[in-house]
Amino acid sequence: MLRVDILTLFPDYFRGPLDHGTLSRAVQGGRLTIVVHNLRNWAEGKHRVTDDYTFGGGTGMVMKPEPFFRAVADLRTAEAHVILLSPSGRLLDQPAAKDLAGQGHLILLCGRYEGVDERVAAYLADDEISIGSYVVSGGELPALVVLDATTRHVPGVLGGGSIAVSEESFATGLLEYPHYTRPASYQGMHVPEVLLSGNHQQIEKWRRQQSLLRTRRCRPDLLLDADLSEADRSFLDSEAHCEVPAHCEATD
Ligand code: 9WO
Repeated sequence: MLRVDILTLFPDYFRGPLDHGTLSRAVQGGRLTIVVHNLRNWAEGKHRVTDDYTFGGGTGMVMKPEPFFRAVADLRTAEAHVILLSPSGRLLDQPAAKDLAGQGHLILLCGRYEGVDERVAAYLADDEISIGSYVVSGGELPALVVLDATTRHVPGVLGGGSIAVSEESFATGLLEYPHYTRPASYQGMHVPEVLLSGNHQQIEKWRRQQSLLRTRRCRPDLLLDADLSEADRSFLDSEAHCEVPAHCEATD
């Protein structure tokens, strides 16, 4: 059971993603509770102001600390893990998502404007998470990415027809093998013969080898930590070249 509270100035941002697909199915299954809160509810005064000018000068507004502190004080439980979405955070990856799914209670803090008062990161958040080395307009989209990647690891969330998390790309530390469906031949582009053979042992071997070749070519960093057998290693040693999609070539 996982409870997630999201603090944002733009709760409507979450409507579409939470009403469709994986996230809503997880909620309906009763294994997950997601509550989106408008941070303005914890802002004070007639105008419920949540931002203010930046100390030290400079352009743009900074989010005030008090609404975040008051909201977290109201929502906190003993097991709460408070996360600020920020480009300075630790990078989200598959093990991190799995770890978050094992927590009982997550509180996600979404910033806006030019930034969030540093005391939120320093004294309120237990954790800062980044979804990648770029700036976006606010923490909402990153929060949705964290939520999606995390809830896939909550037991029972992957419904019928979905592949097991253990079979997915990254779970093995390797990139995924290529997938094909009908037609077997399309405008001169053919599905590899082995996949049409019906020989499941050969197919498994081919898929493993494709994963290994792709990972070496596109994400050699993953190969360093991957769990490789003797057979895997000797295959890679024997294989000097491999075909890869054009977008992978640049990383060589
Ligand atoms: C912006 C920023 C820029 C350089 C270095 C550190 C930084 N932190 C932030 C930040 O926390 N900004 C707030 C949230 C307010 C402005 C919009 N916000 C934001 C979060 N932009 N981008 C993210 C984000 C979060 C997680 N992963 C990637 C980007």
